[in-house]
Amino acid sequence: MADLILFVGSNFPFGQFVFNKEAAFIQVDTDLTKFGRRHHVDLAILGDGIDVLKRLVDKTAPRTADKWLLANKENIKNWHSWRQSFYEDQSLPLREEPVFKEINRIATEDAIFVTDVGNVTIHSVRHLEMTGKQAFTTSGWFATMGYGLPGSLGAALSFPHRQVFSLSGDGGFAMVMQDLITQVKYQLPVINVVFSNQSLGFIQAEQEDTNKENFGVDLLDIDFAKVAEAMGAKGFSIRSYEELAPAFEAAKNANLPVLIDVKTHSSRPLPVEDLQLDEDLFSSDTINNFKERYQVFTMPILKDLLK
Ligand SMILES: Cc1ncc(C[n+]2csc(CCOP(=O)(O)OP(=O)(O)O)c2C)c(N)n1
Ligand SMILES: [Mg+2]
Repeated sequence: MADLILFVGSNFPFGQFVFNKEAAFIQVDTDLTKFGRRHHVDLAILGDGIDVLKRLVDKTAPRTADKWLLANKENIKNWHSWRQSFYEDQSLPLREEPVFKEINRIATEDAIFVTDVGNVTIHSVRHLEMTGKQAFTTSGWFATMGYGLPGSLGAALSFPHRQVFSLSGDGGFAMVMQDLITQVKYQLPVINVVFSNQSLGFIQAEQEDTNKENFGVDLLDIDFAKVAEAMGAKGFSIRSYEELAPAFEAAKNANLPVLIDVKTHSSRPLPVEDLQLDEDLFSSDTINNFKERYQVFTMPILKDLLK
């Protein structure tokens, strides 16, 4: 649990579930109505986040890296190399990582990613290698499924000279797929990627977490590429690793709406908030099952890095 929280330009709506209520809280924002919304504030600074951070750095003296910082640096390095180790994974149905490798490969320096709601949000946050000039948006507070495709219309119309992706799950995409007609009507060159895991994946995971039987989460195997073609967009249906690169290459060069429907596996993303890897807390059976299930063999926990 953190004892100090530096909250910069954020309105993190789920903060109440994760913040230490006792922590000291410094909040920086350009909008004073945000102060104290998620946590009591000990120090409120009205100002631009980047500017305030720069000034704070100027006011402080450099210090040598301590054990905590070094362990965290090692931890984040391990995390990135773990997730990137699946970039070339060819197992079927495909994992999401090879798809993101392609998205990252063809994304322009200032591309806009409009992400739907579900496991697809978790994967996007983890695997988009953002350049700093790119933009990312999702339905953060209301978590509205069906945000991806309509959001991409707004992005493409507002920023006609930037590359726009919509990234959706099969559930979220099916709710709004008629909006492809608008992309076609105005010839908006959006690259729509659908992660078809034939599941309301996020809810499937939620049912597991709350000890419920899976109910109402299975989806049909729809050929979204054909749907796209029928509406006048270019469609690709991807079932194997080899098909990925050519489809994304074509999407990169197409000057019209494209839909890439990737048939993916339906396993949930690694639950980082509930790792079962600590020998002091879990039996070796539990740990081994967890490692096997999520293929996490090479990532020590932070506690071990701090030893
Ligand atoms: C409009 C709306 N309905 C229901 C939900 C609850 N919900 C959150 S994620 C999710 C499933 C998303 O499924 P899918 O789009 O296939 O993405 P996946 O999790 O499989 O990646 C549901 C039903 C919601 N957030 N918004
Ligand atoms: Mg799905």
